[in-house]
Amino acid sequence: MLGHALVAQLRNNPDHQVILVQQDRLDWYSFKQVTALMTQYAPSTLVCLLGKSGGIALNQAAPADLMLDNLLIVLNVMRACQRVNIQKAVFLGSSCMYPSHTLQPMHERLLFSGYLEPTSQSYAVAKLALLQLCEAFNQQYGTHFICAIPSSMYGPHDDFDQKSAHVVGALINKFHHAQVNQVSQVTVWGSGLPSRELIYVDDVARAIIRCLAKDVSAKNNPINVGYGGDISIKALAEMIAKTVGFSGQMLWDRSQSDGVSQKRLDNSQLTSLGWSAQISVEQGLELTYQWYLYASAEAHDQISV
Ligand code: GFB
Repeated sequence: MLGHALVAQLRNNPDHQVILVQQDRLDWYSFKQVTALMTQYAPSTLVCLLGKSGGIALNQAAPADLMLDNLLIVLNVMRACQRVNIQKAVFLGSSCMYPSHTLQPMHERLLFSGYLEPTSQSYAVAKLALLQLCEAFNQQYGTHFICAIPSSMYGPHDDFDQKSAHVVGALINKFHHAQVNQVSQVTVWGSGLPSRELIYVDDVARAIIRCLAKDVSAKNNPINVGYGGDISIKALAEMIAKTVGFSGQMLWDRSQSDGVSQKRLDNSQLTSLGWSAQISVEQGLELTYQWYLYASAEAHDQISV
C-alpha cells in the first residue's frame, strides 16, 4: 500500500531518481541476493517498506511468522547497507512499538519505557529491533538511518481480507458485502471503546519523502508520523457504514480482543519539519472505498474474461 503511494509521489518529484524493486522480485531472506541487488544499483538512499504486517487477528494467529519475516528481512537489508555503504535510509516502524499503557499522545522518548501490548508483542519486538539497529548504525557508522513510525495507516491497495486486515480494510469489506447482499446485521469486533489514530497512506508517503531531505538526519531518529487526532472504533464503524451506504444494525462481538485502548502519536517533531496531514478521515475513507470498488470491479472483469 505505502509503496504504491510513495512511488506515485516520487515519480512527480524531480529531486529523486527512483529505482523500484518489488517485494516478489527476489528472495529477501537471501543475504547474497539482497547484497547483489544493492551492489548492482548502488543507491544513494534507501527506503525499505518490506516485511509482513497485519491487523489484530493476524498478529494473534501468526506472531512467529510476523516476527521472523520482519527480523530476517531487516537483518539482511541492514547488512547489505553496511556492505555497500549506504548513508541514508528510511525504514518503517509501527505504533505498536510503544508501551501499551503510556502517556498520550506518545512522544518518541517513551519508546522502550514499558510493557508492550500482548496482541502484537512479537511483531513489535521485531520493529523495536529495527529501531535499535538504526540507532546502532548511526552511532557506529555515522549513518542517517531513520525509523518512521506511522499511526494506523489505510488507503488504496490496503489489505481487505478479514483474516489479516486492519480495522479500516476489514470493515469496508464487511459493510460492503452486507450492503450488496442486503444483510441487515454486521458484526464488529470488541467493545468499540478503543480509539485509533488513522492516517491516509498519501500523508505517510509525503512524510517519508520529507525524511529523505538532507536536513533530516540521525538526530531525527525515530520520528512519529501521526495524523494529529484519533477516533473511537465505534465512531469509525459508523463512518465506514455511512461511506459504504450500510444502514443496518451493528453487533459488537466482545469475545474478540480490543487490543490497546489508545495509541495516538505525538507528531510535533514531524510538524516542526513543515509536514502536516492533508487528508481528513472522511476524505480518506471515501477515497479508499472508491478504490475498493474499482479494484473489485477490475478483479470481477478479469474472472469474467
Ligand atoms: O486495526 P486493528 O486490526 O489492529 O484493530 P490494532 C483495531 C481495533 O479495531 C481493535 C477493532 O480494537 C479491533 O478489535 N475491530 C473491530 C476490528 N472490528 C474489526 C474487524 O473486523 N477487523 C479488525 N482487524 N479489527 C495492530 C497491531 O493493532 O495495529 C499491529 O496488531 C500493528 O501489530 C497495527 O501495530 C498498526 O490497531 O489493534
